[in-house]
Amino acid sequence: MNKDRIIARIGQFLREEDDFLITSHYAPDGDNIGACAGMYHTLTAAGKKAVIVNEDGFVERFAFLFDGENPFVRYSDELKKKYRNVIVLDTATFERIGKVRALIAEDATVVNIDHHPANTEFGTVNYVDTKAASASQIVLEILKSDGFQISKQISDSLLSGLLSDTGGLRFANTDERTITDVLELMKYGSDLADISDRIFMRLGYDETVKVNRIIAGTKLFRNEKIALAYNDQENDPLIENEPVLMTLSSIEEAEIAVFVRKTGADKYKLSLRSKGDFDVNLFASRWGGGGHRNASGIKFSGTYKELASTIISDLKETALKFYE
Ligand SMILES: [Mn+2]
Repeated sequence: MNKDRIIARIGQFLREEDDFLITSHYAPDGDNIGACAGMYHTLTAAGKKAVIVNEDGFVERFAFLFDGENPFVRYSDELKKKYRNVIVLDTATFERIGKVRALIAEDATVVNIDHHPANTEFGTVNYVDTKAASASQIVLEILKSDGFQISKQISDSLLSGLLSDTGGLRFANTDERTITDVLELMKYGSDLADISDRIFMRLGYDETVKVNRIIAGTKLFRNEKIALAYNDQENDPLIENEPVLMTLSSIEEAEIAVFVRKTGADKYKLSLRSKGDFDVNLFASRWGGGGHRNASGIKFSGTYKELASTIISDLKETALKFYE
């Protein structure tokens, strides 16, 4: 199917069906939440029933995207209903929606809308545009092309997603299309400065102190151009990883930022960010992870010593070769 036909097919699905499950990858980020919220507001404005379910909890800073009750549901085994109309946003593989898979009926229509280069086209209908900086912009394209009304609530949601995935229009994926889309979203009433402020400038005092303590423990591997920070999420959880990653990424001497979190007994999660051409998606895929060229993640089971002697050691060797 060509692009126009896929978009038309998605429009037909949104208009003709009802009772939708909207979901995205676990460990939700701003693009994930923004794209889900934009889709949710579109469907409910059209009088449809819809829920957003994620394996993990909501990120509170995005609560302003919903007035009153937050429709975002964290997955639990108590949820028994199976959905036949499913929209998966901003997610490279079916596995990355995690436990939410249990809520999808066998004969469901799954619409997969994404921008990850490693997307496996797992849906019944797939619209994957790897050139888009955010999934939220693809949702914007679909809604516009299919003639849906874009309310301020929808545009605020999509602009939040766009700003999150571009680091506030600062990452390398910021291109003409992102700027054009920002202008377009402002025409629907979104306030760029206000949304940037809500997303990037509002970290509570306790969290700020914690972020700075973690940053103070950063190790810099000068020759490898890697900055590495660590947190024990089990005993001293951070609400979000992004503020740490932002600061790590701003270290001039580092081209690669790595944030390692201990998330359980012998369980670790790594988030990687890079500047320029070092492809952290390619690196993460060697270790069962994935993402984008400049932002990716890996999960690891084992001791810290094992993590250091495998993934971290591989990263150092790879970076040393890359930058020599
Ligand atoms: Mn995204």
